[in-house]
Formats: sequence, structure tokens, C-alpha cells
Amino acid sequence: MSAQSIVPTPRTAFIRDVREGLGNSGEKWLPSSYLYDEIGAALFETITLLPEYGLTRADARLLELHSSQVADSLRAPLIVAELGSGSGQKTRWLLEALTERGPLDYYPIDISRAALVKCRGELGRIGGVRMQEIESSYLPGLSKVLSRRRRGEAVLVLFLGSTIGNFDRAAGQAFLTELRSQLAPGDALLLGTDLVKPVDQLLAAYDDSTGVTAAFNLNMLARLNRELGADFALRNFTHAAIWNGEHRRIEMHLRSARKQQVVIRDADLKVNLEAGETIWTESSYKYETNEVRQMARRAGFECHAQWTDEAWPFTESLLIAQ
Ligand code: AVI
Repeated sequence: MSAQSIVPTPRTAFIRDVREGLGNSGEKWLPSSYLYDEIGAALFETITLLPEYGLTRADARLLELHSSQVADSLRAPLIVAELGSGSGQKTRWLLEALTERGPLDYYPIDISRAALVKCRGELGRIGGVRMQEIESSYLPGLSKVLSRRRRGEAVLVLFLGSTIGNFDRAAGQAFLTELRSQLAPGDALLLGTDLVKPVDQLLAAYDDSTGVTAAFNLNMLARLNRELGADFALRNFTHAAIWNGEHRRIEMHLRSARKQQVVIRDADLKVNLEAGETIWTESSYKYETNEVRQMARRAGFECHAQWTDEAWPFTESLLIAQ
């Protein structure tokens, strides 16, 4: 077997990423995708219910109000592909509006089987919707969907909930460009993006008074203990949410309360942390509406419509591939 044909299993990739993020001498970090094991996903669901975290409710409000306008802007027959399986009501509004114009194929794409099972439970019985789950990461999953496309079918891709905000800006741009390259002219992307808002509102959203976001963040270390035989003492770390004004992003960190050494057995790694030193676990970039339009244009889309929630600045952009 050549080195190139060795595809890392999720576990070897996990170990490699942990070594890369914690084994270097510079700033320590862990990829935010590892926040979402089963416990992390449940904690995130709880975050979406918190009074301080208005993002998910704003996304849902916009879809409830504007789903029929989205449907009126698209031609049938239509395939809908959702990147990250939809959680219930907000995708339901869209699918119901779209099926008024005829039956459609709906493909939720998610790396997590549990998320897809939940999605079937929530959206599997809408009249006129033929649903087929794709267990995959986003772009390879989209390419699978597109390989099934029949002549004359248009495609609507949903990328909701500001997941794009968890990419850095360059990676977000590259992702949109790659996504556009898979589509044909006239296909559409509905993109949800969280907007810049007052700093105290953002800090409360990412460091809520109930401590759910802190638990979500600390679960990253608990996961390393469970899955890689690490010995993180969780009480020696605190959650920190920091607004980085230069990059317009919220950063989540885990701050070491003391000088300590942690052993990660299965990664064969000893990590030395100074008191106050942090492990950077997530960035959540915030956008301006015109910036979303520019980014879309650079990727080869034209913005057909943009709807913004006033109560929690968040925007839904309907982008058409040129
Ligand atoms: C999934 N993503 C859009 C969330 C966000 O707001 O960046 C993840 C999150 N992290 C802490 N709270 C929510």
C-alpha cells in the first residue's frame, strides 16, 4: 500500500490532530469539529435554547417568514441538499413551501449517523418529500447528491445556522468557491450568516449565565479523557469567550488555572501548560451583510435576495450560481 492510499480512520485523524494542536511549542489549539461527540451535540442543542443565544431563533424566524419567497425564486423540479442535517422546524418551513410547487428530493448530508436518524424522525414524513440521508462530510456528500441529478433538475443547497462562521474567512471563501464549482448556473445556495453585533451581546451568547457553553467547551477535554486515555482534571480549566475585534470573531478557549502537566496516553503525548495559558477550541466569525454578498460574488454567485433579522442581527442570503 502506498502512503497516499492510507486514508486515516477517524481515530488516527483524531490522534494526529491532537498531536498537532497540543504538541507544538506555540499557541495550543484543538479543531472545533471535536466539540461535537454525542454529549457535545446534546449540549449544543441546549445552547440553541438559551435566552442569551439568539442565533438559532433568528435563523428560524427568517425561514418562517421568507420560505415562500425562496420557493417562488426557484424553478421546479428541484433537489434540496442540506449541509449538516436540518434540525426540525426551520427546514420543515422550507420543505413545505417548496413542495407546494411539486414533489422534491431532499438529501440531508451529515457525518453523524445519529443526526441523520434524528432528521428522518423530524422531516421524514412531509408529503411530497422523498428523503435520502447521505452520511458524509459536506462537499463529498454534495458531489454524491449531484451525481444523482436528472436532466432538467435544479438544485438548492442549504447551509444554515451560520456554520460558515466556524471557518476562518479564507477557508469560508474557499469553501463557497469549491461548492460553487460543483453547481450549474441557476442552482441556488441559501446561506445563513450571523452578523456583527454589540460585544456584550456576543460575550453573553458564548459565555451564558447557566454555564451550558462552558460545559460544551469543557466536554472537549472530557472527550480526550474518554476516547484517548487523557488525564485532564476538568476543574483545573475554565471556559473563556473572547471577542477578537481585529478579526471580528468570538474565540472560545479553555484556560489552565495553574501550571500543570497532562498526559494523553493514546497520543503518546505530555502537554505542559502554564497558569493562564489557553487551548483555543473554536472561532465564530461574524459578518456584515455586504461582506456576505462580496464573498458570494467572488465565489461565482449573485445575491438574489437577503433577509435580515433585526432583533438578533443575522442574515439569510439566497445566492444564485452564475
Ligand atoms: C455551530 N455554530 C454556528 C455555533 C456558533 O455560534 O458558532 C457553535 C457554538 N459555539 C458556542 N456556541 C455555539
